[in-house]
Amino acid sequence: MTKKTIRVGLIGHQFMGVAHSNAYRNAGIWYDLPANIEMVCLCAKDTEENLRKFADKFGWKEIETDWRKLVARDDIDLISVASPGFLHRDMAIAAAEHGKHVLCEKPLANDLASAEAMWEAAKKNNVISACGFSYRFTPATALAKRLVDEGRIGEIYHVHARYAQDWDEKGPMVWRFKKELAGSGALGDLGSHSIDLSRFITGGEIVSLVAQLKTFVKKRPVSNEPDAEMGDVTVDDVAQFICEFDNGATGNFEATRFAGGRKNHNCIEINGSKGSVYWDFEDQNYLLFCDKTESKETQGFVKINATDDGHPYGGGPWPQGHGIGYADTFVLEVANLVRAIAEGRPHVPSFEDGVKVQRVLDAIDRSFAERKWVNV
Ligand code: SOE
Repeated sequence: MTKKTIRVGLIGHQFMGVAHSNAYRNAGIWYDLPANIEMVCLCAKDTEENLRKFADKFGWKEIETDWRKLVARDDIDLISVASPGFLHRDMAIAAAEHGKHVLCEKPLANDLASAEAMWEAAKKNNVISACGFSYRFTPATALAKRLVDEGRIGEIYHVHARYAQDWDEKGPMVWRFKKELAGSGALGDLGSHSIDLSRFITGGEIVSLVAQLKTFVKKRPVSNEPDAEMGDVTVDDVAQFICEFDNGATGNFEATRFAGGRKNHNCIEINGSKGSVYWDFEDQNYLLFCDKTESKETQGFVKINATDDGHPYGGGPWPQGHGIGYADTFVLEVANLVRAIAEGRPHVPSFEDGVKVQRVLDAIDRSFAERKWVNV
């Protein structure tokens, strides 16, 4: 039987545009997918020369600068939104209204109402939606989820997540420091990943919380010029909150851009009545697992290399122990999406997951504004 072909249009050619391009290029090479991937058109705001260079490098056939034209094309089935947050809403809704499946980067939107409108548009137009919570696609986080699902962790007591990066306090202004463009700072950029991972691994939803947001560096030079004017930073550098989950677990979350030495320290620990798991992206192929049902003398964390063929997302072209890296999580994400589209079933995480995370982000803002515990 001839395979269906999924024709893709990508919006964005910065960091996430690179991650998506690499994923579309490699997913069908690594995995025997039920559909082919055709990289039809790259769209971004740039000169024709720069766009052509990027497109040729990754294998996009055509280039476009107007995303409205891209999403209206009838030779495209899937739109990837890898643009700054303030554009997600209009792009994703327009794509869905033109009957395209949509993969949108996280956080899904800059505010809850936009995220909800995006999820409604996907449902109404019967398209498959995907929200880019890429850390779900590591073998070790998938194994953590499996251990929870199998009851090996027991009743969950604690979820402790820290996503810490090490940004330059003197660096120039970029869109990520502007609320109107990014929605929030460390909170949405990093915290959204941790919130989603906690939901993915434990299956629980955060129901109430109390939060703190803080901006340490309030002004940044608007460009790299030595005498550049200073502009206002209007987002948080750090966000932290404690919370309660619907299954009774307690949570403790921190997202920060100012943790010297922490390059991409996205970690999560879950402690339950029967065991604990700990994962850190900086050692991403491993999961620490403590089985509390073992004898006290030998009980402790075991470091599991989660790349064995039998583990979730094991297999593929790489033998056990050969590990995956940051870019590979996007390849796994795209492979999963292509399977979902080819088989006509929902992709997880969808826009609905994006909305559920956004509800927590919204509650964090409310909690800090009112300086009190709030319900999600
Ligand atoms: C920047 O902080 C960033 O690129 C995030 O936007 C990504 O989602 C995260 O995976 C890595 O860090």
